[in-house]
Amino acid sequence: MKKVLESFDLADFSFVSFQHLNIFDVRSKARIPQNAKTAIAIIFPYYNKSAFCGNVSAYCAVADYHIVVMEQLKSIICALQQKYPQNSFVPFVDSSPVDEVDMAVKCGLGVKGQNSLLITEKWGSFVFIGEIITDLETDTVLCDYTYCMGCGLCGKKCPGSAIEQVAADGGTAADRYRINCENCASFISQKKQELTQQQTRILKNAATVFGCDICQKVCPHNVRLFGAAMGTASDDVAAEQEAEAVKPNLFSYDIFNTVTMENVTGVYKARPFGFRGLKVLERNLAIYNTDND
Ligand code: B12
Ligand code: SF4
Ligand code: SF4
Repeated sequence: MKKVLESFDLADFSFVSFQHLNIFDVRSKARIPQNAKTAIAIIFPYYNKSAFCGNVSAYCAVADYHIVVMEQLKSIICALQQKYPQNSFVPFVDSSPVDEVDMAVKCGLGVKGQNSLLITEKWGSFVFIGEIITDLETDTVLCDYTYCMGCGLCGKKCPGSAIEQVAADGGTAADRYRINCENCASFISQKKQELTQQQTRILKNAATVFGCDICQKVCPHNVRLFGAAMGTASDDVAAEQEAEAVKPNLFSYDIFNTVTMENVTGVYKARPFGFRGLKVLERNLAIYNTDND
């Protein structure tokens, strides 16, 4: 299997035994192949300077990862299926029954941040995660859980104080922080129901029309790779280092970083923020455009 994966220009991948995954009880669970043995975890870097220069978060400014990653996973599966015609291979990304950050940490692709995200050595946290679940057995790894440097900046700078400590430091709990979704601007920006006053304030303070990158932008693991300004001209990171850090990247084209009342109707369906519908975007835009008083 490894050879087939290596024939694709993937940033990084690893194999973990299916039995070690955290599986959510969601509808997509029914797609897991019978007798699943292995998860092939793959990361897809998406850092792109111009993705940070608008009013949506970087993952929204690049092409829809649900589509791009799924296409790549399907091409890999085509190649695997030719070599292993008797086996089943099922792709997942995001709307997956697998706790993807947990999976990626367990198979050594990076560390887990207090912001709950996967942080990789070369691409920071600006990576999407996808996986192929198969009934084929192969050599797998199971790494000890490893964590970020724990500076606490993500929690301090979060506009909704959404990064909550749920267990004391040094304990044996696998995870000590969790995201309180109701106070997270990323979640709020997707919410279809009416926002509370506090949620409106959090979204306004996050200064975004969709998604939120604050807990990633302040993270020293990302600053080390991309510079403190992350995407603006004042970045002092050597261009060469940055170019290296963002390769290979399926998301270096089709950047759409600024949503306005005028352009929103034409584009929203084809972007990662389209799935919540136009009304949500218009509401968020209205909040974004409100004058501070
Ligand atoms: C639901 C979801 C969200 C929700 C909730 C996020 C969350 N962290 O809870 C919302 C909408 C807020 C969200 C936002 C974002 N998301 Co999201 N999201 C997901 C999704 C679909 C599931 C995540 C999930 O529920 N994990 C399980 C929870 C339970 O994990 P956890 O919070 O770490 O909880 C652990 C601990 O806190 C602990 N714990 C919890 N409670 C308690 C209580 C006690 C007492 C103790 C001891 C422990 C404990 O145990 C838990 C299990 O290990 C995944 C895709 C997937 N299938 O995994 C993408 C995913 C995590 N999201 C992703 C992205 C890109 C984002 C955003 C960056 C997008 C943006 N720019 O706006 C933001 C980041 C916000 C943030 N800081 O997390 C990427 C992350 C890639 C990466 N590098 O890690 C993923 C993997 C999608 C993908 N395929 O690439 N997301
Ligand atoms: S995405 Fe924004 S609001 Fe959500 S935890 Fe991170 S900084 Fe806080
Ligand atoms: S900002 Fe600090 S605490 Fe938060 S994820 Fe990054 S290193 Fe960890």
